[in-house]
Amino acid sequence: MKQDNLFSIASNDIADFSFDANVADVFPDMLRRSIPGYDNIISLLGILSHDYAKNKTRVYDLGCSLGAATLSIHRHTSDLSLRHICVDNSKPMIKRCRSKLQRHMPAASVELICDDIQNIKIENASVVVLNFTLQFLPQTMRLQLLKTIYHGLNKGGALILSEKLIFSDQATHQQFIDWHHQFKRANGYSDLEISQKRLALENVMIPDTLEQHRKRLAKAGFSQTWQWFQAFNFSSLIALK
Ligand code: GEK
Repeated sequence: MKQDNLFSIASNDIADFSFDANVADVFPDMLRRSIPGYDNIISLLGILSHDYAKNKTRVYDLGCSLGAATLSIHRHTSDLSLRHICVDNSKPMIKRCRSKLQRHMPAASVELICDDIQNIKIENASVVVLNFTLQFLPQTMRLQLLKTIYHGLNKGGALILSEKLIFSDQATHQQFIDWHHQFKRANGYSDLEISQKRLALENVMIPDTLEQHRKRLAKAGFSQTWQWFQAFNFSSLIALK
């Protein structure tokens, strides 16, 4: 696994974060060292999906990056005939995702689409995954996407939504940020890398509170939402139709 040191050199001009080839190259290492619980979420969402994935339906992985969530779901549902639709608007991610999935899944069961997730028609879906993707959409567009997902899910289907969280109480918010930064330091990131990455993400990734997510999911039509995972300020929800 190639090590992420993209933010290790001091710069006076930090550009907005983008999912380019340099990021795609080091992505597995970046996610593991930056998102507490990432590997757990990936393996556990496969287990969760097993209960909702239904034969002859579709599973959508929106903002799939290298396809980790799709692979995990496939591992737990390979007895079913499913069509996996993996979507990402980063060409380097889709390119690497294709070669990775080809090695582990039957080609006919996967469709890779390089496009904005907002342009994707969702239909006959039993599971939809937004694993740390919704936070990259403008906040004003998030409800519409959730409504599209809700309408495309079959009854009894599930949306798995993982996100970085913020907290409305300032002291709580700061405590969770401190824990997250300690996690990154413990994983070998320097203070410079942490602060430069934070700057790069500032205008690109806008997290919501748990309450905002719950309200938005209810507004989109989901009848029940469970928070099934949290590690520091990173959480995953499952919302049911
Ligand atoms: C995983 N789910 O490993 N349309 C399509 N793709 C998008 C959009 C958009 N509007 N916005 C962002 N992306 C993955 C991890 S990473 C999370 C997801 C992170 C894509 C973007 O190109 C990137 O690949 C992914 O969403 C977010 O389970 O880097 O923190």
